[in-house]
Amino acid sequence: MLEKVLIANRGEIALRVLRACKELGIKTVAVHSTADRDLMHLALADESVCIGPAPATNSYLHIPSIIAAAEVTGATAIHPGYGFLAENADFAEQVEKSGFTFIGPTADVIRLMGDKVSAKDAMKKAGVPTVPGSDGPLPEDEQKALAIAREVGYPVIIKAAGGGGGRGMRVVHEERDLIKSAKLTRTEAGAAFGNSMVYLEKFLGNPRHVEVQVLSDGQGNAIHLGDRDCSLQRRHQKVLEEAPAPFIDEQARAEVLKRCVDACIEIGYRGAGTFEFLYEDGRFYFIEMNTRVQVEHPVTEMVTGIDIVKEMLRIASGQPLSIKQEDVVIRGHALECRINAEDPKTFLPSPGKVKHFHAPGGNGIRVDSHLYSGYSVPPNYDSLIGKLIAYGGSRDEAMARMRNALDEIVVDGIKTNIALHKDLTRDEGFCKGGVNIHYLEHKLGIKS
Ligand code: MV4
Repeated sequence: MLEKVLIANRGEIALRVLRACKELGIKTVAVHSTADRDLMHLALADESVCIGPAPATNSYLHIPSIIAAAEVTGATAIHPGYGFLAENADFAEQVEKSGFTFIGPTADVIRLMGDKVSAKDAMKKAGVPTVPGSDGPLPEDEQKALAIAREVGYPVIIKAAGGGGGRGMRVVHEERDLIKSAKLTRTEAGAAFGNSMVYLEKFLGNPRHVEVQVLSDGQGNAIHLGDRDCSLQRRHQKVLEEAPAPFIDEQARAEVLKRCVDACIEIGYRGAGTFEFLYEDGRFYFIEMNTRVQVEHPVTEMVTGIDIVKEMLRIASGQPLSIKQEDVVIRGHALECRINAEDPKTFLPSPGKVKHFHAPGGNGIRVDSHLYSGYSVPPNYDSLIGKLIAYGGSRDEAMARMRNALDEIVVDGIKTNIALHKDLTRDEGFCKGGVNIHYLEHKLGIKS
């Protein structure tokens, strides 16, 4: 097993990784910025190191500081969590070149998936269903681009190869707008990502966001842990997720899950990964792959009984996958509410001191949070302060337990989105299940 893991992250995920390490008897090193001296996991880690000032660029994103912290503490491996450097191929490469184990895929695979054109190409070749489109970069040649769009059929969407997660995209409804939209997207992509390459896809009007969780050991063994529905989002920020995705065609589901597993073996994937799909009219269309642990991984853990973070640590230590696909059984249903420190009207971050925190409880309730009474949420980072996860034998039971948990939880002193979750878990459309990616924004009265 790994000997000593440096946790290159903060907040709830740093605590989540720390707990997994402790369960496995792995020593831990916590790193933190000057704004994060009071993080809960620092007190629980074997050692902690300050890696820089509050701005993430000078701390959690500063590669030399993190590698130096690993060197001085004698860490043998680095877990990146999510966000920050988790999908930075150069970081993974430098970690490995410095003699540490990067807990995740190889730098080559991170790079392959970071470029959305090469990711889609690799997945298509591996047999994963993709959105019809330009099959590679959109040609600069205007006539060629127009011909591709006409063949695909309007509306189309132009996306930046260096984008992802909703950044650098533009929908085109008619042929007369294609060229100027392509140019604009290229210019913006060049400025934002240093890569002006774009590609084109058929624009799907009312899809759901359904993703597939995989574990793969990089030694020829891969399994899936079923799917999640993450359609409830606002401005590309997920708000509430669930597993399994409700009302999915069982034949299409079985097929796509198998294709994801085969693709992991084909590309030599190592670690935990997520295949993101759009799901519309009973069909799956691959859009992106995430090469990290995801915020919403707990809903999958609840319905499978598998600890994804512990599996990441085992895989990184070189052990072959011990779980066989036949042993993975999806049982019951789980929901996750992301609790953010934000203004309920403006959605702007609302940091400050938590006067009182009371965690909910009861059957099937899990709280993944670094919050405690007296903790001050710093203004420098993401506003996620915790995740409320409810498991039940059925979706209705999970929903009822979540409503109770939301009634019980107390976060005093700062503004949060708890009221939004109380509303959502009583929303008729959401309670029925299977709503699309536009549902929440429509409900909130946001024009798109
Ligand atoms: C799309 C799409 C419709 N058609 N691609 C946004 C995030 C990025 N991962 C991909 N995204 C989309 N790609 C085609 N061909 C609509 C979206 C999209 C979306 C996707 C998932 C979750 C929320 C979304 C919100 C708006 C648009």
